[in-house]
Amino acid sequence: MKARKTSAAAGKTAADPALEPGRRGVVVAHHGISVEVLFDSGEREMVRVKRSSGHVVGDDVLVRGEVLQRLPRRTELRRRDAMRGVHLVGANLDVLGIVVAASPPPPAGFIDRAIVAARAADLDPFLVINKCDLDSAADAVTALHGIYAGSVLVFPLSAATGAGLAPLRAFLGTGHRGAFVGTTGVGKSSLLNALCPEIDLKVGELNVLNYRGCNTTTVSTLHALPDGGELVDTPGFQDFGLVDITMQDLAAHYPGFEETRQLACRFRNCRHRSEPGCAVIGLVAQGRITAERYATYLEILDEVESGEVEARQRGWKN
Ligand SMILES: Nc1nc2c(ncn2[C@@H]2O[C@H](COP(=O)(O)OP(=O)(O)O)[C@@H](O)[C@H]2O)c(=O)[nH]1
Ligand SMILES: [Mg+2]
Repeated sequence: MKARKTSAAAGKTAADPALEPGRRGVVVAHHGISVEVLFDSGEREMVRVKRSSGHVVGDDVLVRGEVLQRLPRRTELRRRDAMRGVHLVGANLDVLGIVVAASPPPPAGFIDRAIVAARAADLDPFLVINKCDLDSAADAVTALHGIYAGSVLVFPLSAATGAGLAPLRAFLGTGHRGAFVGTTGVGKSSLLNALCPEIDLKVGELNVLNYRGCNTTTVSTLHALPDGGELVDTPGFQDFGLVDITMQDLAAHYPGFEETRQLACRFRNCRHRSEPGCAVIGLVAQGRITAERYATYLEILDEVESGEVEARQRGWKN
């Protein structure tokens, strides 16, 4: 792959790049100071960008000369890392695979947060239960199916044996562009390797660290799958914190609350905490929403509310 030189080094051509019609493409890899663009013509080229250019994998771009112009995004997926920094992880994704292992069980609320984040960003979430080859898997699958099958597609599988991969391949093959999120060790790298043999990701690596013990430049790549569909792989998908999710987003997208959309609470801005005439509390009382599901909602609500306070304080400072 040849790297494009800067315009100074390449020598100025007679034509003004701004007047060129431009070539359309999509950013398929990001290396910090350069991005790889796959053009509609099928050609690939490295194009230099500023480190802070804000381009991400999945961006549709128009390249004129040395200039990369980003076209409007259909979706943007953001995450907050453990240090509270906000990162844009992918553009124009339409599905998000939430990967958990059949054993050990996922941390409380992890699946719910990811479902809410995906839906709020206009992505369709789906659940992947990996490591179904383990002895204890059947109970975990039954439990997770019971909670989530009414809300999202569920794919029980084993990246190790390949069992159950076909339905996921077929789903992605219907033209979806997605990414996987999940805590370390659930098998995201193994799954990407199984779905897309050309990827060859290291399995069992916790993180990419450089000699100072810091994360090296994040390289994320958009891979075309052999049976159709595309997947973004990015090293930063372990700590997937919610970004700018409002209480309305949470209530509207929380898995298991779908039924309440047809019902109306007495107060339009009901937080479903302890308000009189709350439809959600009604369903909890009837046992149609379990106490456990409701408790997790309340925990995430606390988080969202502190996020709202923080956002207001940021607003005051600016
Ligand atoms: N039993 C079993 N182990 C798996 C499976 N998929 C991955 N693993 C193991 O789980 C560990 C973590 O896998 P990895 O793909 O690195 O997880 P990641 O941190 O989510 O990328 C490795 O030891 C894998 O060999 C599976 O389907 N079944
Ligand atoms: Mg990994």
